[in-house]
Amino acid sequence: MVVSESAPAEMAGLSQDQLRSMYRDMVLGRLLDERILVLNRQGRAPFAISGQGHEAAQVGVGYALRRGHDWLVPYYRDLTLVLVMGMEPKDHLLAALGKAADPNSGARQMPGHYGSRAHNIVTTGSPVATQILHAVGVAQSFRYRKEDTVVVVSVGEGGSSEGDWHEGLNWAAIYHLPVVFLVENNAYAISVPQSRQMAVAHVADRAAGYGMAGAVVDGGDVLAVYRAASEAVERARSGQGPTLLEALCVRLQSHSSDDDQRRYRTAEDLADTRAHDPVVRFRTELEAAGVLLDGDADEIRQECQRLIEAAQEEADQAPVPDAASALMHVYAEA
Ligand SMILES: Cc1ncc(C[n+]2csc(CCOP(=O)(O)OP(=O)(O)O)c2C)c(N)n1
Repeated sequence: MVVSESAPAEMAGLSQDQLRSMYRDMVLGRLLDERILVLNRQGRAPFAISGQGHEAAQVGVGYALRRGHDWLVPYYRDLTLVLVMGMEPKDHLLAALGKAADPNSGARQMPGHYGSRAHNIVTTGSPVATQILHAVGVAQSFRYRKEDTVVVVSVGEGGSSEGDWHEGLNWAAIYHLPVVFLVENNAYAISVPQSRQMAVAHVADRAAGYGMAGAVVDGGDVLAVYRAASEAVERARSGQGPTLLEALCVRLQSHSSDDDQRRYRTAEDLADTRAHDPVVRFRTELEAAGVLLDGDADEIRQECQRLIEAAQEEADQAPVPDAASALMHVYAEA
């Protein structure tokens, strides 16, 4: 198992444009996430679940994929990752507001259950870790068809306590399936800390038990994640089997809009978490490396903000589903 170290910009083999684009995608995810939380507090979005603190892990993984070709089976914190895969802010504002045109599910799923046929994103169930089995099945289908497509499936460290997790990893390892199991470990499963969830130091310690490659990476370091994910994706694509990739993240917000983390996390823990904001960190690194010049970060922020404003205007105007269509997409038609 490898614990990746911080990766200076010049070592990731990315162009300055790619680095700026990665930063821009992190900012877009963050601002959209903030907007959805505001809509919830205004009483307009019934439910919100935040991915703040996971942006570096998600952008690092997304950039390692062949977008439009590879597949993603995400979990509810993956707002930034599904944007990287090609979804638009409007798609998620439509979902948050329960509008008929929501491309995720036509407002049938709760917000945070991402899906897009156009971008190879499989919608998932709410019971945690059920998506693991779906992803392994998708990977198995690529094997039958002799396609070189890779599937990434993500889950929290708490989800890795589920039976579905074990079944999925075991099967994928036996058949060398092209899957990357991404664990976005933010140290909490709602209020349950990692120490009450497992007796090992890292989820990825278990990779050896399944007979697959495992790696732990600093999920606050987008370039380190990009490198580790690129290796895992290449391993999967070249037929060498799955990888358990664990990205150590921070959870900046409460579990969901129905939770208040100040009730079970100490003030010191929360302050330490805020000090590890990956968006601030990448901005600082890019400015120090001369990739972002004076005013660039502000310009990127304004561009993203304008995109979200325009998207919200459209989502506001969009109609809610017709009541007569309530069962559409919910039950198969006879
Ligand atoms: C099988 C199942 N048990 C419990 C829940 C309630 N639940 C929803 S999210 C969650 C926490 C999952 O934590 P983790 O996997 O660490 O991911 P995180 O939310 O921290 O990103 C729980 C217990 C559920 N959805 N499904």
